[in-house]
Amino acid sequence: MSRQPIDVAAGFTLEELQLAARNHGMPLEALRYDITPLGLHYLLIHFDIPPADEGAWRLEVGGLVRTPLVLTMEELRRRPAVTVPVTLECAGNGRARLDPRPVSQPWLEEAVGTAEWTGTALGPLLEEAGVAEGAVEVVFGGADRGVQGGLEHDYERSLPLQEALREEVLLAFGVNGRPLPPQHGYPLRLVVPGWYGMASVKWLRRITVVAEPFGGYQQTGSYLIHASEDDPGVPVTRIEPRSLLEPPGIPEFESRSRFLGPGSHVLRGRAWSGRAPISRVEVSTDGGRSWRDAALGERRSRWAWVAWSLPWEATPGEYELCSRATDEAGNSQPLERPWNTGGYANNAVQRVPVTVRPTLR
Ligand SMILES: Nc1nc2c(c(=O)[nH]1)N[C@H]1C(S)=C(S)[C@@H](COP(=O)(O)O)O[C@H]1N2
Ligand SMILES: [Mo]
Repeated sequence: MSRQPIDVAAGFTLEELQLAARNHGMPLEALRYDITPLGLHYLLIHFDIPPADEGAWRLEVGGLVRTPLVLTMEELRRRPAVTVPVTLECAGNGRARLDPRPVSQPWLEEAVGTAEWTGTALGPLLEEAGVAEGAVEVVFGGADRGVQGGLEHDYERSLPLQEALREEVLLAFGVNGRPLPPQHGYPLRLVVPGWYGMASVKWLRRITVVAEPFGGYQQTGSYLIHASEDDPGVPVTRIEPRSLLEPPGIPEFESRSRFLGPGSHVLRGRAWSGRAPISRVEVSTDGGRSWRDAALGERRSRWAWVAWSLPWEATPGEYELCSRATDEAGNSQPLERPWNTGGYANNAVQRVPVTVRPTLR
């Protein structure tokens, strides 16, 4: 289904530019915030933002349930609500670093953000509807429709029943203390902590419990990690460990490489993994030849990134800063990730060129 990948040396296409201008990343200096301010959080929308009116919105819960439900937003808001900080990351983050480059949204490493999502837990709602015998998955349908891979479809994704029933899976109607803005799924979205962003269906209007694995385009025609279209591949699920550096010093306009004065600095950043809590972050100033352990900050939530820091005595010269996260399950960031057709889950360590200049003001 994917287009022919492009030689990195051949440059970016207008289609990629068009996607990149619609779907923005988080400016990396926003790594300084525990909670990403709205508008700085990354954004990914396959089709168009659909029109939505909270008063007329209905969430239908059906399929293999004993009591199908139709809920208004008011009814959803009357249910017990929780607020949880969750780090979301697009599965395509890192795609533009692959060579050849799969043609899609060309993320470098900025497709991430951490927001405080407010909503009601999905599990109790499914229990009220009464999941019937033989159910294997839950399909979540958005109100947005388009064509991808030559197929016309609503944006729909499924979760295995056990994942859908996890207590942290939310039907969210608020973010950072406000109603959802249109671009993040107003008036209702799913939030699946720990999974790459594609699972967190926006503009949610249908929940369908099914007896067979869901075969929709966004489930089986996309989001598979495979080296060729003939290889069945592995579905993209949980977020692989990644860490990023809060860019030190000042940037150069076009290249965004960094300039820094000599002396004592503290290198800082964030790390996260959907597979297990982060246990270690190492930092290199020499492009990954030698590593030192960074200190980890306080953990706000299992589902949010953790801050890290490391003091650095900088002397004039050229450096390549890198950071590498490891989680409690032993997953770690590679220096290079094997290629896959969709350009998913490329969590290779970030490389930040820095010039330490004696004269920097
Ligand atoms: N309905 C719908 N939900 C969607 C999408 C979409 O295009 N339509 N994009 C998905 C993808 S690929 C990602 S990475 C996240 C992005 O969420 P955000 O834009 O709120 O950061 O939403 C997911 N949910
Ligand atoms: Mo995504």
